[in-house]
Amino acid sequence: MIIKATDIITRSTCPYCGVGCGVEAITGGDQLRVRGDASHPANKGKLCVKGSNLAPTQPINDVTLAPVADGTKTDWDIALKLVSDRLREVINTSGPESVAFYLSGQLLTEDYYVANKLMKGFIGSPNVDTNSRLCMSSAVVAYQRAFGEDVVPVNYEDIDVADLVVLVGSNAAWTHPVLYQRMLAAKARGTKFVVIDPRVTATCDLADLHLQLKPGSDVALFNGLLTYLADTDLLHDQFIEDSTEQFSAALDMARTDTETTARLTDLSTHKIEQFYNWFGGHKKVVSFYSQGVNQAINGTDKANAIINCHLATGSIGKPGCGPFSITGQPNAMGGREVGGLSTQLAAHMGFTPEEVSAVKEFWGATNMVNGPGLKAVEMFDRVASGEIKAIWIMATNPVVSLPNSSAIEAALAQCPLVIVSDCTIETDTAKLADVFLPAAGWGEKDGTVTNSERVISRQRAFQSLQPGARPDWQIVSQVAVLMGFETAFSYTSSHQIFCEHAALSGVHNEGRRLFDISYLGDCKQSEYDNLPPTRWPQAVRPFANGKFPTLTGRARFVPIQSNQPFQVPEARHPFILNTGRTRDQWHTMTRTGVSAKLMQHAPAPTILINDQDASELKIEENTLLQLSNTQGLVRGLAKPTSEIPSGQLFLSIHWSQQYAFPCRVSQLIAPVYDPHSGQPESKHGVVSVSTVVATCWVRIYSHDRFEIDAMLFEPIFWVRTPEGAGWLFECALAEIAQVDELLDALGTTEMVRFDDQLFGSQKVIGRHENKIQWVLFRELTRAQLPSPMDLANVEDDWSEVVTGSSTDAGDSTPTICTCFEVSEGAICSAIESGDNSLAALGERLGCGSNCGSCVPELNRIIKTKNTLSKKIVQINKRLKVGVHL
Ligand SMILES: Nc1nc2c(c(=O)[nH]1)N[C@H]1C(S)=C(S)[C@@H](COP(=O)(O)OP(=O)(O)OC[C@H]3O[C@@H](n4cnc5c(=O)[nH]c(N)nc54)[C@H](O)[C@@H]3O)O[C@H]1N2
Ligand SMILES: Nc1nc2c(c(=O)[nH]1)N[C@H]1C(S)=C(S)[C@@H](COP(=O)(O)OP(=O)(O)OC[C@H]3O[C@@H](n4cnc5c(=O)[nH]c(N)nc54)[C@H](O)[C@@H]3O)O[C@H]1N2
Ligand code: SF4
Ligand SMILES: [Mo]
Repeated sequence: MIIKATDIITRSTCPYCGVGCGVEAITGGDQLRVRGDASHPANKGKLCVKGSNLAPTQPINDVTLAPVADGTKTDWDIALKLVSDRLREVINTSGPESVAFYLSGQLLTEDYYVANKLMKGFIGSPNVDTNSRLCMSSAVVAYQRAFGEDVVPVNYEDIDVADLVVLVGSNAAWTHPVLYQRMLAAKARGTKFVVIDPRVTATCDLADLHLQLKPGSDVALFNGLLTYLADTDLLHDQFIEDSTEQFSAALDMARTDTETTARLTDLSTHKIEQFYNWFGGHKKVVSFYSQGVNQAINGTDKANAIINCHLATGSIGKPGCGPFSITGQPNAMGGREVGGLSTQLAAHMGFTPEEVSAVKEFWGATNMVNGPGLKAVEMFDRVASGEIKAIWIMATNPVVSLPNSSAIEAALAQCPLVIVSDCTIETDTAKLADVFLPAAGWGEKDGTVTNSERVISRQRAFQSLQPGARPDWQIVSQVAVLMGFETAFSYTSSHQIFCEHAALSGVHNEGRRLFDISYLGDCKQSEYDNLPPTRWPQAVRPFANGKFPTLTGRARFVPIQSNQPFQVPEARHPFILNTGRTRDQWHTMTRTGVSAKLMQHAPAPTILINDQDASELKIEENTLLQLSNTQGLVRGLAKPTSEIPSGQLFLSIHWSQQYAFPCRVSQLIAPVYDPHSGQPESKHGVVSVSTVVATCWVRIYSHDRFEIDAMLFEPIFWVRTPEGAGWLFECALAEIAQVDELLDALGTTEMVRFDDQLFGSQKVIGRHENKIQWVLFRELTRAQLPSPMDLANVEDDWSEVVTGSSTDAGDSTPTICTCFEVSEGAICSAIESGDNSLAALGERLGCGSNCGSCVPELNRIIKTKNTLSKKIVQINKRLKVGVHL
């Protein structure tokens, strides 16, 4: 990247995952550029595909922004007054607990701090919860149960020096890609890797052992490991004796034998023993776990079963080892520090009378809470029942991400006051807001975030605030002031808030809590501005001295019983529905979805189904499938694959009604949750599968986005995505006559129509002043529709479109390398012509040579192709045919 003297480089942090990579935003020229910050310890200059493609997604709110109240644009003074008056009114008539805040790990620490303080100290309602409830809460409670405090005892460097890394329920290759690259480097140095996941994922590319366990059976596997460690004399007796308690109770409850474990996990005894042998046989073991652990009815128990094994071998508090719950969101950890979960008060303090009184005094609180509040699922239940009458949702999209989406939608639709702060109004949740407050986005915001390894980094603004948008901390503070709390909320900068937050971490602490950054409480503005990535606790490794922040100073083994998921398949709903992430999208796509480039890797909702199940059910690639259960249905295109076991399905969480319909996968997840953490069982829904037949399929390529609201009917299925410089809208229709209704919705001045009665196909071109605005194709089947096209490259001479010459050339295989836009088809051709290694492909096509996010998929394609070639060679040899590769 060429940097000119006039360029301005701002160091900041990537706004996506919890790896927390440092970035440099380069402004000053025509276009924003973003590259990795070589000086940041989390990534040392590397970025994954999402980080590398940040620039084209900035800023996302390209409309003229203004608050919207009761459907009408208004100005900030009016909107803020309205919010504070209405909140006051609800509090006066129904009490503080009828008000709730639902926050997010995508807020900055300063935003989070102010919202938590307003609610818990001044409004006087404990009902502040966050989307971290759906993400990290099982991990939090497990750490609290074991260590007495929510402390992640591992740093990224530990991965560099571990002998064995066990990834449990993590698809890090796609979800924590820069850390995954660090794992690859460790592998090259000899570290062994075990992946524990019911699916074959991209992460399996580095696995020396893949345990494709029965979904939900992790406790059985780790209880078996504890038993094995005890039976084979691999315990660290001294550590257990000096630093822990309840070992015998935990072992008694875990006791099992390998045959039982094999039965419960669907794994072979051979594989189980190999894993146990490796775990027991290596000194430095990191267990790296994520949503396959947390999002379960027994998520907390799963995490404690893992932690128990680390306590048993003393592999904690030392370099190269420990139970490592990786955080998902960029500031999930900051939210935990602030106390954003309803089950915490603030700064890692809970609700003992001493803690409540210390925080009350520090805040000068006028209406202090004294106990925990509602957890996310319960909170929305109370919205539905009418007990909660006002909810303020910030930086999260619960209509898509909470279980049973339509119930959440219905609850919000009838809630008297729904306030939504988001940097785009184009979300399923914002559509239900009584008051929408446009929040400043990534490039405009200034504050701090904490990553998975407890490193606090600065996020620095590099774009000026768009007219109309305001940072979240400011919005909340301004409402607080209008509500009468001016003394406590007269903040004029994020720096002031950070100092207060830092100071609070030292209150009532005296060594009780490891989270103590009070030494930063009086940092100057310039020190804050220049704050380098800073880890807590300072200069010490958590638990290195064998002391834990419990009352006894000892870590606790937690006795864990193995149990079943709540949602179990039965005759009516025989399939397990697994849900999670794809490589290039972020959650509900409000930011990554605006990039046509990032869309290419997974351009439509795809349901992974086991290939044998598919052939039994006569399901082919791209057959339109319907998944349903008593809560509702979703539809998507089938992808038969051996990567998912029989009886299981996988659909990503990303599709909202802004991009596809009906595809909100959480619609099918029951609102059941872990009793300790309140985290929903989002990885284990149960559904039935059927195929859906459409009368015809339509694809519209257009310069402008197709407006869904303009449609007066509901197609069987639709997808709307950015394509090239324009948009694609695709739908499956029940009746051919609906095409005319679509044309009405397109509403263009001049239309040129071509119907082919014989083949049932149709092309319509919409023009305005001799310029093509859109092109519509209708066919009887989806397979007949033309390949993707970029309308920007289509000449306004429509004959090309009609003859098909502008559409034939397209390659319909998915994009594997997003950076260089290389498709699977192109990669396969290159391999066939002899470039059958990563290096050769990189040399020829560029793929894999920039961010590296596609490397696992490239390896898979190379391996599959090479295996195929070998088979052909063998067959040819048998047939005595000449060999050509
Ligand atoms: N590309 C991308 N990256 C992201 C995000 C994103 O949206 N997109 N989101 C970020 C966030 S907030 C989070 S929380 C993380 C999540 O990161 P991950 O947890 O790595 O991602 P998921 O795809 O949700 O789930 C991980 C795996 O759990 C497996 N699994 C399902 N059930 C079980 C089970 O019972 N046991 C075990 N052992 N495994 C199981 C699934 O098959 C899946 O492969 O990703 C972060 N990074
Ligand atoms: N079935 C199923 N459900 C799941 C999961 C799963 O694996 N399966 N995963 C769960 C997990 S781990 C998570 S983390 C959640 C994520 O789910 P959500 O939090 O609902 O998803 P996001 O799309 O990240 O929503 C963030 C919103 O905040 C907005 N935003 C971004 N930055 C800012 C900002 O600075 N200020 C404001 N005010 N708004 C901002 C974005 O535009 C977006 O609308 O989903 C959970 N739900
Ligand atoms: S790994 Fe990728 S998404 Fe995560 S912080 Fe780094 S660049 Fe951002
Ligand atoms: Mo998450």
